[in-house]
Amino acid sequence: MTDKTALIHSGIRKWVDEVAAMTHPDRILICDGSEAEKETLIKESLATGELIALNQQKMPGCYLHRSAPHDVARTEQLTYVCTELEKDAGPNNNWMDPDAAIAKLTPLFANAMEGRTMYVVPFLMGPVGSRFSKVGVEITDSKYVVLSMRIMTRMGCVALDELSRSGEFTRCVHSLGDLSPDRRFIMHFPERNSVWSIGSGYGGNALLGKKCLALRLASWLARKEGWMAEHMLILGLEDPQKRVRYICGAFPSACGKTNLAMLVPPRSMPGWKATTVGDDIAWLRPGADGRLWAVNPEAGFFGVVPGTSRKTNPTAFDMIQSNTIFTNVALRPDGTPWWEGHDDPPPPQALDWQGRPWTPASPEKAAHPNSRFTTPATQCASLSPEFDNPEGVPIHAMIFGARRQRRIPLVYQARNWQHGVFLGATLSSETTAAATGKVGVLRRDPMAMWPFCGYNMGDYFRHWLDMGTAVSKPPAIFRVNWFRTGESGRFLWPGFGENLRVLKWILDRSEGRGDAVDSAIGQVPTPDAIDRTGLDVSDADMTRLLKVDPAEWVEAIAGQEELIAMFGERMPKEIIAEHDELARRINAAITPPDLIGRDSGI
Ligand code: OXD
Ligand code: MN
Repeated sequence: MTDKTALIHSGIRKWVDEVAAMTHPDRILICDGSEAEKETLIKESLATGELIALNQQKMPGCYLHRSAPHDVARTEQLTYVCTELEKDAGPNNNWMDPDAAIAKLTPLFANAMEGRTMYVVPFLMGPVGSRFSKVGVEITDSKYVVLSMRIMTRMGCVALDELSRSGEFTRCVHSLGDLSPDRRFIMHFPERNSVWSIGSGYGGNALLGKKCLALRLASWLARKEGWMAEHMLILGLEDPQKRVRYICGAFPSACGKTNLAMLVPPRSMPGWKATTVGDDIAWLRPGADGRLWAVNPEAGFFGVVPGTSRKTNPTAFDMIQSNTIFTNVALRPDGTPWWEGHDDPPPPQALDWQGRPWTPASPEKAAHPNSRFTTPATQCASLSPEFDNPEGVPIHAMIFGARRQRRIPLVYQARNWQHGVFLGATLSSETTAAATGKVGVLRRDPMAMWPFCGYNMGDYFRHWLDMGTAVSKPPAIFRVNWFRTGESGRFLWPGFGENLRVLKWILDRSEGRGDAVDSAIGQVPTPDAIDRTGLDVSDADMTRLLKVDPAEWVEAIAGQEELIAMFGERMPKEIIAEHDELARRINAAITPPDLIGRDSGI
């Protein structure tokens, strides 16, 4: 061991020795998070080819990493929640008995670090000195993981200092193994506060602070301790009167969360300002004032690159011009990265994400559709001044959004918290490249947490319902859909900065203002309620955007019955009651009242 061992808490040391005895690394390095350590890791990564230096004049501190070609997205089918009882993991998770999981993984980890360095990475999720924050330690044999964890978390001595106060930490063990999908597993042990991951070097599978700790294990812990760990962005909105209010938004992966978190107000809405607290994960706790308060547990952004441009997300585009690790993007001859949706046209020649020669005539995309940037939050020009506030920010409204071409209006409001939990529980979205599998297929994704809830989702819905009564001023809840289409797949809503118009209505509604009509599915804005000053959306398109077509909802109700059946007795009766109420309202809207009377023999 190095002399930094002195830094190490005795609980960690014993565990590090145990993992070393299993994995047999050549060397153990305790990471302190210093600049010098970073420089050494980068130098070594450049020598081994784990990183490729991008053009340092144009993009200082930027590097490219190419993952193995079959290791490019989260692999949900290889991700397990290992609770003592299978029913505690629920039908939303793959389950394995914890001892059986350890027995399965131990031979895969045996000697896995031979010839490699074992890095011990202490990290803090959440602001320093916050009652929200949690310490984890990740053991890994990947320098790319260490460098990425350094960006995505508060890493090194700062975490050890925090640990010396609390003594508790999540044990995260990671090895690249042989990178074979046949020997790839991401195993969570909520009752043992640990994660074991082997066989992948890709983001959410390997940076264990993010999805594994901050969502799967944290959601379990949050239920136990009375708080919430959610797949949500946190956005501050300052109005022309300089009043700042905060919104949390849950969207499935790659549905525009990062763009919304870095929203740039349109010129036609002078005086508005948006600030970014987080783009992916929110930890929420009841505050003394009866509201829910949120922190972002992360310290960086791990965003989808394709589609990021000066037009779509200028803040993100500027933020990734320095000190950024790109994964699986294309490389231009001048050493700068390129991807589909970049402002620059396709380069006449480049290397694609796998390092193969590429031209615009090549049949495949230059950048992988799930290629990513990893960037420190401090580089984000719209970063909220409250980002490091240990108390977090108070939440006025919550939104659930998804990618839906049909049926779902641009926005509508839940009648109350219970109805809002139902709207979240019945969220579905068209799949994207963030996870392996087919793209564009409709899948159920309650609260955008289906891949990330570390326990039975029936119990999770119960916890959501209980949290609404644990606070006296719960946020108002809304459903949004920026992706509704008209003829030939044309998007009816411009999206991006213009979404602020919808958020303004949401803020108004959360304070009892703004116009809405009660519909079968919830409270929908009247056609003029959303400010369209300076916006080219016709009355006809606005009507289509807000339309609730009862006939289209019949199919949705049938799908909800499947969800309810899936969770059996663990599905809260309140959710079933909301479903029954929706079915009753839709039936009434489809069947004229005189027919209801005749059919029911009244
Ligand atoms: C992510 C995801 O990487 O949700 O944030 O997949
Ligand atoms: Mn995410």
